[in-house]
Amino acid sequence: MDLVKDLKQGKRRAIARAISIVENDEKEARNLIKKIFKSSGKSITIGITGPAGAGKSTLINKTSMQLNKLGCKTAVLAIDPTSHLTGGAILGDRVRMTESTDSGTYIRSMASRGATGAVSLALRNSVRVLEFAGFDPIIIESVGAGQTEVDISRVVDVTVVVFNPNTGDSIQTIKAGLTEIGDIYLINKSDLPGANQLFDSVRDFIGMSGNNPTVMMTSTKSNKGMAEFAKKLQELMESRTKSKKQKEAQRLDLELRDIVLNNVKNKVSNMLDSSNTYAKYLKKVQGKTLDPFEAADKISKLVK
Ligand SMILES: Nc1nc2c(ncn2[C@@H]2O[C@H](COP(=O)(O)OP(=O)(O)O)[C@@H](O)[C@H]2O)c(=O)[nH]1
Ligand SMILES: [Mg+2]
Repeated sequence: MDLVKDLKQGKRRAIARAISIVENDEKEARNLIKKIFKSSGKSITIGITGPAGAGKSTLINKTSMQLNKLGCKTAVLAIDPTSHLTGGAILGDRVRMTESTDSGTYIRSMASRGATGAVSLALRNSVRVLEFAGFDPIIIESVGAGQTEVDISRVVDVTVVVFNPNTGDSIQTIKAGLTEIGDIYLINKSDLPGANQLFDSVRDFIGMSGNNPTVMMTSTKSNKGMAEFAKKLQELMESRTKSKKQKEAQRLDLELRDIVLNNVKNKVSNMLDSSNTYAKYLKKVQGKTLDPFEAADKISKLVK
């Protein structure tokens, strides 16, 4: 099977396999990325983030159908930190998203296991795979947007933050540092009580932040606000397309640095494993005859 050729034709089994490769097999991933890198970096990426249960998957399901009707070819990557524990969340997403799958949307869950760096590496390359297979936009669903989760807004072109009226801590969460990341703040489940109050307090609070985001209300249940949301998304996608080249250049700078630093770190780590000098100074530190700072200075001289 010629993976790259099948990918180019958008064959679903090839996409699934390629994403598994970039998630799990570094050596194969390098071979693959070498072949697909050249044309990458043009598809718009949309991050949809917020607490578990906020309605992100339902929202993406409906929105992607709308975008596809307008001629888009949407793919979804769902990053779920709980999926490796229960598997239940993945199944839930798959079940809820079958409708949009029928309309041509490709949906894939990614586990967020491992170091943050590994997740964003797999994510970046999964986006490349999906782009090569012809998808644009690529929507990334991520739980959280708190301090501990993968900071999705660094990876995507458009960030949507989803809240619900029935969770009393939402405005607290917003105050805790979310004002910087959203292009759109959605108060979803506006069919539930308290939506107007939350909308007002979010708008008041966000209004004070510099980057002029949009605050909207949606209900995926009653379809309220869904058309407006899709329209706003489209507007943002268009404007981001214009600045995409510059953004891609900045991201490649960060990516390259990340990889180089990681390579160097591994190299040095291996070197220390087999270094007599390191062993010697470690003994001194362990015997408390030398402090770690001074020992580290001496050991660092090993690296030219
Ligand atoms: N009342 C109401 N329930 C909703 C709405 N949107 C989603 N839900 C429900 O909220 C639950 C969680 O939805 P889901 O899309 O899985 O949330 P996610 O965890 O953020 O992806 C499901 O039972 C949905 O049916 C809405 O607008 N109104
Ligand atoms: Mg979900």
